Amino acid sequence: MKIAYWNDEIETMPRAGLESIQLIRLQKLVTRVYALVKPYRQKMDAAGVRPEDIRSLADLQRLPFMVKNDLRDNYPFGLFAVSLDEIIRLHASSGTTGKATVVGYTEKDIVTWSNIVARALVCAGAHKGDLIHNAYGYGLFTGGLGAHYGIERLGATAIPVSGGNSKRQISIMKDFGATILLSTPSYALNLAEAMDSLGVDPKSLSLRVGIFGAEPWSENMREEVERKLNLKATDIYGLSEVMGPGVAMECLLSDKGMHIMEDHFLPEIIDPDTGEPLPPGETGELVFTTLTKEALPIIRYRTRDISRLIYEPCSCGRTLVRMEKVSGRTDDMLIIRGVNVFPSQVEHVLMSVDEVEPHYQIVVDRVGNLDTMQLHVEVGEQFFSDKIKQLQGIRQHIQKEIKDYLGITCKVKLVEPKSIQRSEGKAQRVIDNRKL
Ligand code: DLL
Repeated sequence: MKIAYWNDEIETMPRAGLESIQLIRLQKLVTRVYALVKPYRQKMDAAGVRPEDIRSLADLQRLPFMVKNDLRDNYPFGLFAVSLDEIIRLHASSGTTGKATVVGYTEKDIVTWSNIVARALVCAGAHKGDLIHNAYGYGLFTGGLGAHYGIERLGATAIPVSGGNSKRQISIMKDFGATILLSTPSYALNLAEAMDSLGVDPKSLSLRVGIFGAEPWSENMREEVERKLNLKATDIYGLSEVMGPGVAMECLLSDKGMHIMEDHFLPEIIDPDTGEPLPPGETGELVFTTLTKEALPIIRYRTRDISRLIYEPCSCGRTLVRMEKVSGRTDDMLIIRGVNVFPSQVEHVLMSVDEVEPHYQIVVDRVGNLDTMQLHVEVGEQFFSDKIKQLQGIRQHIQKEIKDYLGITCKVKLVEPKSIQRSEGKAQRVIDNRKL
């Protein structure tokens, strides 16, 4: 198989060369952030580190971490390193307390990101002439538009279907002759199921590759998607705080992990409990530093994602380090149909409803191929009645509030007062029955 690269010089560069590029970019970044981003300058001052202290890549460890709360505390634009008139796009994802995490991009950032996504697409075997069915959601989520600009940059044909309406997606896929599918892995399985019920044989479609990400998925799920959709399933990773999709991408030859676009994103693996860096190859929490981003430069961002770095050479010839498939998260963030949900957000909504008590459980399941969320909520003694109509009203009210606040549809089950088990330590708020 002939291997294609988007930028062969960077992608196959010997590590010493890559590391010197990383160091120059890191030094420039830290100097810039220190001068322009007050909250981070204050963190550096508190840690007693100045930009000129960064003399080698190892000095990265002297810099303070950033976490999702830093973005939240500086909501919406407090961490931007450019003025608002330089920002040409905003995206947002949910934060721990319901306030969105807002990310911004300059014109140059959008060009950089488009090139990164184009590189990722080529890594998965895409080329000019491919018809790319993009079922990632278009909107504040980085998936849809992030991938879209990369597809156009590559010169392939973007089919911007966004999420939902599977029946229509399938006929478009069929009629247009899509060769590549971009979606979350769970939505891909959902499409497969819909094809089955419509009597559409995936072999009659032209799909060759699937580029799936935005949520954790297992090797078993990969096999299932490949079999059911008759394509090669590849993994794409990213997060909005760092850029969006394309931070790392699996190549067609890798049997373990995704190549990190290391000239733009500097990875580390730390012990999630102590924050100390772990030796190469060990499993821990992924941390990223952006090396080229203008609008929202990020230093040592704790992703909460669990992975490990693989330095062994890959048979595709890329020297970019690989990250192993993400195996989980260190916090309680749930990803439900691609939407990030924190139990604290659900709690926040419930707390605003007078008729219910602060005792609840979130039950997550996978029905067919779709994630479902059911809330078990205790009704207050004085509201618990035999009047079905009254209870139904409370249920619908909660459903609507959750939909408005989190953007997801959930089922609500009202239970009798004092029927949810009281905790003796940490409350078990989440029962996740999904088997990945
Ligand atoms: O999910 C960006 C993205 C869009 C990636 C499309 C890939 C494809 P956020 O909404 O900020 O950004 O969510 C980021 O999703 O920290 C991981 O926990 C999870 N995640 C993303 N990609 C993968 C993956 C987008 N391939 C959070 N495997 C991250 C496992 C993933 N988890």
